[in-house]
Amino acid sequence: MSTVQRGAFIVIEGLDRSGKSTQAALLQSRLQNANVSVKLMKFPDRTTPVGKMIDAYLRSQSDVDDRTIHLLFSANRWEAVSSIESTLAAGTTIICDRYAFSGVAFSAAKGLPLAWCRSPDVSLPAPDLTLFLDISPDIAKSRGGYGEERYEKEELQRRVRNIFHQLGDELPKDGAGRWAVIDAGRDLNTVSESLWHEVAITIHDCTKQDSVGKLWQ
Ligand code: FDM
Ligand code: MG
Repeated sequence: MSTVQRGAFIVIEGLDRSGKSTQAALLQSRLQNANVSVKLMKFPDRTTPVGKMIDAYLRSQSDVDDRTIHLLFSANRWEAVSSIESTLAAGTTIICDRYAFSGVAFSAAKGLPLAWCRSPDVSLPAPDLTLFLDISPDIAKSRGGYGEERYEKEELQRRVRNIFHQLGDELPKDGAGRWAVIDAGRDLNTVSESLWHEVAITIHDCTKQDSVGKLWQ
């Protein structure tokens, strides 16, 4: 019988234009070069029927009630859970561009109660590591493309950043399920090195754990 070591569930969070997608792709190729089996995921996943509704909303092609869109973002994660679980169990590490922390931070920043925002995501697979790419909203704003989508407004991004920090402060700084703050205002290679350092620790630690935890419970 072969025993497969499970993959690590690694989430990258941050404001719009903090470099999440770029860094996720860099991390993927570094892991591949190190012969680690890796899969890139992203939320919202705009390809599913639910994701298409979210996409239309974000591009202001439809208006959706705040609570309803919040639940759709959460549903868009729940519909991926079986795939997340089977991927990890097969020994593949997941790098996930945004997750439930974005879900809570953006909706709470719009004024919905934080506890209400959190509840639909309770007991999703818990990340082994969340990398928070921290950037000031003024630097984010000065990067290309800002302002194209619904939430890309400086005042909202400031509130989102505060809530991200609040959610991160609840999580451990070391060990399973930890939250690591990365200064994403630095140059691309320096940020990439910091991420690599954190990821190496988690992949090493994960080999000691059988299954992924459950978020916020
Ligand atoms: N967003 C993302 C939410 O409001 N809730 C969520 O649950 C998630 C995953 O969607 F402004 C917001 C964050 C961002 C927008 O994200 C689209 P991308 O990463 O730019 O596609
Ligand atoms: Mg965006």
